[in-house]
Amino acid sequence: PTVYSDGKKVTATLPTGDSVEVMLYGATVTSWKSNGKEHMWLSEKAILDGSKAIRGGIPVVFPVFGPPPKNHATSSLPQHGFARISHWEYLGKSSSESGLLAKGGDDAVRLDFGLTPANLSDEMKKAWPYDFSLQYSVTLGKNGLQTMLSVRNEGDKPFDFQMLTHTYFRIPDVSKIQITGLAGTKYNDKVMNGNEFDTPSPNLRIEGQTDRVYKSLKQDTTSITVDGSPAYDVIRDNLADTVIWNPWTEGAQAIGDFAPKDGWKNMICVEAGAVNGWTTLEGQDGFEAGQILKSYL
Ligand code: TA6
Repeated sequence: PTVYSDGKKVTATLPTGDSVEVMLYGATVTSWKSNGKEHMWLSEKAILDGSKAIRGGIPVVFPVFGPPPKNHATSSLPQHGFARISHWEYLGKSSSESGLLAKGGDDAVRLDFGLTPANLSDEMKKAWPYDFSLQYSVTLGKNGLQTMLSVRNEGDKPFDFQMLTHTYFRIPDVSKIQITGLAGTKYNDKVMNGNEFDTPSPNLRIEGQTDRVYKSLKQDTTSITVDGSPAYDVIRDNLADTVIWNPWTEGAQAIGDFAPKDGWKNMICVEAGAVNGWTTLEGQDGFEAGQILKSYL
C-alpha cells in the first residue's frame, strides 16, 4: 500500500487500486474507491476549508447525534457534536495483513487519527468539559472499508455520549435501490414528528424525504441493493442503531452546501451508530465500535 499525507488529508492506495482519502478536518473520509468507482457521495459545494462540517463522505458524529437535547451535558454543542468540525491529528499507518478486510488475500492498510481536548476550540471545550480521547481508525481493504471509533474517558467522572458514522453512499439512482436488513425493529420517523413506528416490510424503498432512526437492530448487516443486486453492505460492530436519510428535493433545496440540487437522486445515507439513548462511560473506561463497509459495485 502507498500512503500520502500533506497535513490536510491522508490518501492510501492498495496495489489493487482501491483507495481512501481522509481529511484531517473531522477525520472525514471524502473518497473511497474500488474497481475504479467512487463509493462516497460528496456535495459539489462541500466546504473543505474547515469552516463547516463536510457535506458528504463519512462525517464522524460524537458526542451527540442530531440537535442536542435541552438540560443535558451536550446542550450547548452544535448539531451532531464537535468531532466532525474539529482538526484531528494523523497518528500514522499500519499495514495489517490480518483482520476482517484482508481475507481477500490482498493486504490492507490502516490509518489512525486522534482527537483530545487539546485539539478542540475553547468554545467546544467549554461546551463539553470532559477529559476524553478519541482514536478513529480507517482500514482500507479489497472492496472494503472499516471504520472504528475508540472512546476513552481520561478523567474520573462519567460522561454520556452518542456516536454515529454519517456515511453518504453514492448510488446511480435512488429510485432503483432497496435497503434490506431493517426487519423486526422499530424506528423513529423524523419526518413524522419523530413518532415511533414498527418496520412492516424488510425492504425499504426511498420514495420521498426519508429520515428514520432504526433502533436495536437484530442482525448486524444493513444492505443497499440496486435493481435487486447487492451494492453495499454496512456491517455494524458493537452498534445497535442505523439512521436512513435522504433529503429529497425539498431537503436538498434547503441545505446551502448540498449540490447539485438534484444530487439527492445519487446518494443515500446509511448511518451506523449508538444513538438511541446514551452510552455512559465511567472514568478511565473505554468503548470501541464501528462498521465494515463492503462494495459489490
Ligand atoms: O442523519 C440524518 C440527519 O440527522 C438529518 O436529520 C439531517 O439533519 C442530516 O442528519 C444532516 O445534518 P447536518 O447537520 O449535516 O446538515
